[in-house]
Amino acid sequence: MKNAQFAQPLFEFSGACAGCGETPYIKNITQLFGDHMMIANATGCSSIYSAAFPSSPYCKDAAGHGPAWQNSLFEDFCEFGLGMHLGSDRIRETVASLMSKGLECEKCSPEMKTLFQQWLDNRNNYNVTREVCDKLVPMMEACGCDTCKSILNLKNYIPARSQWIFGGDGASYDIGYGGLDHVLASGENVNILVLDTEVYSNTGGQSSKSTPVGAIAKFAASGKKIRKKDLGMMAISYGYVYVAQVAMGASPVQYMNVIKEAEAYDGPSLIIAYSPCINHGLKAGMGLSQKEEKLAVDCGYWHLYHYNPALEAEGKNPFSLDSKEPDWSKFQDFLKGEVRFASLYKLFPDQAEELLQKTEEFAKLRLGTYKRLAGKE
Ligand SMILES: Cc1ncc(C[n+]2csc(CCOP(=O)(O)OP(=O)(O)O)c2C)c(N)n1
Repeated sequence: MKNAQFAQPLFEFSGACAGCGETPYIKNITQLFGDHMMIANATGCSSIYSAAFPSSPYCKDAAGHGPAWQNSLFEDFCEFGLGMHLGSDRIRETVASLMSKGLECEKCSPEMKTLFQQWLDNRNNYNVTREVCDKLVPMMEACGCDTCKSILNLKNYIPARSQWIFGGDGASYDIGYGGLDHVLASGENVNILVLDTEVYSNTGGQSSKSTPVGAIAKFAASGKKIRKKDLGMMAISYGYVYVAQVAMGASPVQYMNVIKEAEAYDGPSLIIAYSPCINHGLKAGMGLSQKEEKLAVDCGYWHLYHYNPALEAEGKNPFSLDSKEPDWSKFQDFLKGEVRFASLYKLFPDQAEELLQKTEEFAKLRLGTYKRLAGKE
C-alpha cells in the first residue's frame, strides 16, 4: 500500500465534495493501472466530478499514457463498458492476425519476428505488450512492408488494456442492474467498481436498494423499512465472477490485494466499495470519512470479503471473510454518529429504537451468511 503511493495518480483534483469516500478508490486504481485503463462511467457523482467542464481529473503520465474515460447513461453503463472491451478486443484480434502474417513475411527481420511471437504468446500481459510495442514500432516504421503498415495503423492496440466500469449503487443495484447482471454473466474480462454510498448521492440522497433498513433517505423519510439487497451474494451465485466487498479506510491492505487480484482475474469482477458521503451526515465530519469506514467495519455494519473463483479449481474455498469478528457493542454508537440514522430519534422517537435494532439484526444475518460461506460457522 505504501509503495503504491509513490506511483503517479492519473486521477487528480476532482470536483468531488471534500472527504468524498468514492474518489480515493478511483485515485488508487489509476495508480495501479491508469496508464492502460479504459473506463466506462455511469452517470452519478463519479461522472460529474470526472467531467466538470472545462477540466477532467483524469490525466496522463510523462509518456503520454493515461486512462481513456467516457460517461454513459445510468441504465446501461455496464453494457457500455462491455462494448468498449469487446470493441478493443476485436481490433486486437486483427493485430494478432497481422502479427501472425508478419511471422511469414520476407521483409520483416528475425528480431521483429521474435517480438511478434512474444506478443502473440502474451497478448493480455500489459508489461510485456508495452515493452514489445516500444521496441517494435520503430522497427516496423523502418521495415515499411504492407503488414507493418497495417499494424502501425493499429499501434495503440498493441499494449493490453484494462477495462473498468464505475458506477454508484443507484446505477448498480437498481437502474443499471439488469445490464450489470448481463455483463457479469457474459464471462468477459471486465472490472466493475461499485462506489456504494447507499443512496443516490448525486441527486440529493434518494433511497436505493443498497440503503439499509433504518436509514433516512429521500423516498424513505421515516427510515427505510426493508433490508438492503446483497449485490455481492447475487453475483457470487454465478460461480465464475470475482466478487469483493471493501472499505479502504478499514483495511487498505485487503483493498489493495482485492483490486490487484480482481484485475488479474481472467473474467468478470465486481468490487463493492463502501463510500461515506455527505448525504450520511457524519457527525465527526467528512475530514474523517476514512476513519468512518473503519468504524463501520469494526462494529459489524460493513463486512470485508472476497470470492475468488480461481481458488475453486485448486480445491480451495473461494470465499474468504476478511474482516475480524466485529464488536457489536459499538454498533448502535456507530449509527448515532451519522445523521441518516440518528435523526430517527428526533423525528420518529417511538419507532427509532425498533428500526435501528433491525439494522443491527440484518447486519448480523449478513455476517452469518458470510461466515457459513467461509466455513467459519
Ligand atoms: C434513467 C435515469 N434516471 C435518473 C437519472 C438522474 N440521475 C443522475 S445521477 C443520479 C444518481 C446516481 O446515484 P448513484 O448511482 O448511487 O451514484 P452516486 O451519485 O451515489 O455516486 C440520478 C438519479 C438519470 N441520469 N438517468
